[in-house]
Amino acid sequence: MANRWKNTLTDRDVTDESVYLNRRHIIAGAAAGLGLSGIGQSASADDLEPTSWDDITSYCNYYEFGTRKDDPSKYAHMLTTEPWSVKIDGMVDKPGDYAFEDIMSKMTVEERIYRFRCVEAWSMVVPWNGFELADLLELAGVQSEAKYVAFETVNRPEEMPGMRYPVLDWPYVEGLRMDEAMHPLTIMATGIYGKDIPNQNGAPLRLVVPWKYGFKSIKSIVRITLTDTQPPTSWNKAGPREYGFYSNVNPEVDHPRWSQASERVLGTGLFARRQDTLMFNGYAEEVASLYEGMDLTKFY
Ligand SMILES: Nc1nc2c(c(=O)[nH]1)N[C@H]1C(S)=C(S)[C@@H](COP(=O)(O)O)O[C@H]1N2
Ligand SMILES: [Mo]
Repeated sequence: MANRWKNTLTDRDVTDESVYLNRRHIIAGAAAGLGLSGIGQSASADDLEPTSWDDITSYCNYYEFGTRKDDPSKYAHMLTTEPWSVKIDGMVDKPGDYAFEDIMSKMTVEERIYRFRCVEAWSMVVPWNGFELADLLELAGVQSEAKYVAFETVNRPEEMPGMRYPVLDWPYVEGLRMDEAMHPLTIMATGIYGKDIPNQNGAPLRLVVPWKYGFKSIKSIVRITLTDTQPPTSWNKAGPREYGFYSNVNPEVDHPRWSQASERVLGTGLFARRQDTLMFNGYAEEVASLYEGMDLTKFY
């Protein structure tokens, strides 16, 4: 897919969901006719049916706007996302404030259709647009002592009505180990279905780590810090026994209060479909080696 300026569409790009879905079917059909298995996606991505735009953008977790699933879509329009910059600091060669436009002019935006699994045991499939986090970190020049990456969400109580409640210790913070951050599956998402990412989904840029529970995918990022110590993370601070630093999707390690063996598939109507949750959310082939030798019940 072509480089994009803030996901501005060209005629080669997807314009709306129906065209998008239709085109996918045509391509899938053509590929099948040719005996091909994929269209540049991994084989397993082929059978992923993207969740509708309406479900993705109206059933959200973004506690800075409230804890109900429809709060973010009601209130996130209050957030000013222009101008926007990301402070990149810590163990980097070129620390500083990076303007969103400058970042976008240097990054290659592509489409990634990923499974998305919330720790609350629901899931969807999102056609993200974004760039690899590794490319952004390389722009800032990662120093060899750096072992972790810390992320911070914008801290703007006047524009985020949910922040008046002490549900979490604001601002929302997250972190990854360096190899997780540099993994090619880890992206900064700036769009969905070829459109700019809506505020409720984390505009203008949010992390997406598809093999981890959704809360690791921190929204509306304003700061990225490279460090040599494991950074604190919001949900781990709120419930250390329930939410670990790693939080890899794992059907064999239950949440203390519910099973993680299966998930409710969003947007499948009244008789919502349930499916088995996959190890590393279906990305084991790509990421299992990152955790070789680690006890995943201890490092949950
Ligand atoms: N800043 C911030 N980021 C956040 C959250 C949040 O409340 N605040 N919720 C997390 C959770 S629990 C999930 S499941 C996903 C939801 O992303 P979505 O609303 O785009 O589906 O965002 C994650 N990132
Ligand atoms: Mo979540």
